[in-house]
Amino acid sequence: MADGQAQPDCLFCKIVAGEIPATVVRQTDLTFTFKDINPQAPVHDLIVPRAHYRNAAELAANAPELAAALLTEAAEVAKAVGIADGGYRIVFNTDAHAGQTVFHVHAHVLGGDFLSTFGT
Ligand code: DGP
Repeated sequence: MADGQAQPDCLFCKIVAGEIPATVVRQTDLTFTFKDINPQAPVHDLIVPRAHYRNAAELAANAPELAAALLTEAAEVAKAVGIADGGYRIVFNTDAHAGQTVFHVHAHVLGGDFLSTFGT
């Protein structure tokens, strides 16, 4: 059972703790949002829970209220950065086949233009 404890070797735990710099977009009691270092769209932000869960599946299984907070925050971020009206994409890459590279659950929020289709 995952308990959300910060992990000493986790990059995103270090960003949340302020130990590694990031361009901060928004913060709440439960979440932390910052610019992706390698943007794939005109707007590309990452929303993480402050608590550490490996991926979306682990988060949903162990802290469903926090999973809901992440989605709620995605809508707030989209409004705050000006992409809510045009539309945007929320992506949770989950483990190897999806290309997850940082194993602290994060929602990619992408927008600011028409986005290419994906999935193949
Ligand atoms: P994923 O493939 O879903 O695990 O996406 C991880 C994302 O994290 C990827 O789009 C690049 C981003 N990223 C990796 N290292 C850093 C970093 O040090 N700072 C920031 N801001 N983003 C990072």
